[in-house]
Amino acid sequence: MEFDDIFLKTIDSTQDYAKKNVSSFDKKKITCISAKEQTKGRGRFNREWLTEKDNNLSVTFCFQLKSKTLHLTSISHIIALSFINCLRAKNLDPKIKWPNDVMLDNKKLSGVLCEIQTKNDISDVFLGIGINVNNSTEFLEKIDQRATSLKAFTNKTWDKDELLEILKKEFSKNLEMFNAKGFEPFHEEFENLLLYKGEKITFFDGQKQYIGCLHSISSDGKLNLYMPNKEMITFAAGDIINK
Ligand code: BT5
Repeated sequence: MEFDDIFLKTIDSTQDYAKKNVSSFDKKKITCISAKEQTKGRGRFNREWLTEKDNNLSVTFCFQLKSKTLHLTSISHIIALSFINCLRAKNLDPKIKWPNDVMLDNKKLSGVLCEIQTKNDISDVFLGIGINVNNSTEFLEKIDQRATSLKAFTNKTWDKDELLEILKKEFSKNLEMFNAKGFEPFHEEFENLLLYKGEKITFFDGQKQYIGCLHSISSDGKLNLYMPNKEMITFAAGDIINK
């Protein structure tokens, strides 16, 4: 699919901008909204996503898919995987903390927020990704979990525009495959990148904590937790909280 680009200077959230303006977007394209400064970035479950003017990539990809697209909600894994492939091409070795955190050295580099609005047989997908690119360690220390930036990790300044261009290319290629076959073609690669696989984790599903072994990812992208009573529980959303 082709892209329409919208570059914003300052916005509350690229996600909210996309939702407000979706009716004016070309339905046959991916609209790529990026902002130099985001004043009210959002994470999942209404958590805060912190950014610094000019140093972050804050992007929302907005596009339509058929609502019966196979494994639709696992589209969030596809943007994380696409970003990881961009970094691997730059000789970095990131990992995924399920569901979509891209991690370097066990620190959070990037997060994904996926919101889907379905009307009849069409879904509008708002796929947001936030990446710490040239952030300083002082900024990263303000975050309430271990976080890093590409600059902090590699000791060099990155070209944000170039990074966005390669991310767009990689994502559009993967989206085509996802559209045709769902999550299945990405399953093995995704599982191999998983942090804590085979390890004991504490998992919070929004209501309750579970302690078990991170067993695997199901073929549609969900997390399988193997419990001490030998039961397998499958989760579509939630957080690994003890790492
Ligand atoms: C996420 O949520 O990680 C999704 C972040 C998505 C941000 C993008 S930016 C473009 C688009 N527009 C938006 O408004 N949002 C999207 P979650 O998994 O809920 O993680 C949120 C948690 O990550 C926070 O509670 C902090 O602990 C941590 N955090 C906040 N800012 C961070 C940062 N810059 N780097 C690393 N961790 C951060």
